[in-house]
Amino acid sequence: MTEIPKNHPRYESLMTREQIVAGVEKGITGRQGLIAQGRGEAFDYLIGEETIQSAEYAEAVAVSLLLLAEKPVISVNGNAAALVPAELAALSKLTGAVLEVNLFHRTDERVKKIVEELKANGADVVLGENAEPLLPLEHERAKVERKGIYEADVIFVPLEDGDRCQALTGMNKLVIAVDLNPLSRTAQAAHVSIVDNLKRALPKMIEMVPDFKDMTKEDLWEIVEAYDNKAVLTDAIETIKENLAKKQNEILGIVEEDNAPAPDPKTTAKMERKAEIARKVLMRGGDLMME
Ligand code: PTJ
Repeated sequence: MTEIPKNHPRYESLMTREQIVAGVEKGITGRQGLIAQGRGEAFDYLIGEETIQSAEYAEAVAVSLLLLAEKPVISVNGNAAALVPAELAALSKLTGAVLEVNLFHRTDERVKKIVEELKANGADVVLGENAEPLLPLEHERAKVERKGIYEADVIFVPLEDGDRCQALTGMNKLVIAVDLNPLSRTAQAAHVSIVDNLKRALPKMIEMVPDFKDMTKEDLWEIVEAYDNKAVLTDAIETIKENLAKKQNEILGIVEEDNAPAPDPKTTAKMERKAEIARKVLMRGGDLMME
């Protein structure tokens, strides 16, 4: 492992690369996972390498859905297992969601290694080794366990390829995705798209669970029903546009004035939340989206 000094300006990002490389070396992460990480990094850069408010809001809705679900499942691939194994195990325990390994570049050996890695990080039961081709897909992601993803009502898919996300929504399952690219097919197809880095999203969701567990089912449903995924995706794209414009201004030496006219509401992403629901989310889920 390359020694990265803590004061390096890109410390976090470089350490994440090291985790993915270590995942490949351990046989957990596919080599293609290195490329996926690079794409994620590029979008994280554009988002500002922080959890934007709309992502935190989507995370709160995701937690609500996992707690409301009858058969929630967390799908794990090679990248997620390398980046957040302990957090996946913790989220599973806190919400009662079952962990299932599901791979695009599937080998039995890699499934086994990921199951072992999750168990070494605190998971009790991990499905995936007895998977059958039950999803309407021509590739290996079709292989799921009958008692897991196949029968699930809510599926949390950190880092996904668009195909399976579409197949799952086509089977009337509610899909929550984490994907830093708001333009990806996954982000567009999921019901709840968390445009955030997996390494920031999971700890935030774990932190939210106890507060949300205290809520009534009616309150949780109210939060879920008021959710608009299009507003969240638009907000992420708007953030990228704003960050690009800021950079462009910096290069051109244009000083942005504090008293600049407010952006046109017709062209600006707006999270239209009902005040009462926003208050409830805000009180219990921390500093979430409120407009
Ligand atoms: O382990 P396997 O065999 O199941 O394969 C896993 C990968 C990730 C290689 C496979 O699913 C794949 O090829 O995915 P894609 O199509 O490259 O999509 C990955 C998406 O995840 C991209 O849109 C990236 O922007 C996004 N991404 C990458 N790293 C992160 C991320 N999103 C959130 N957090 C990250 N750390």
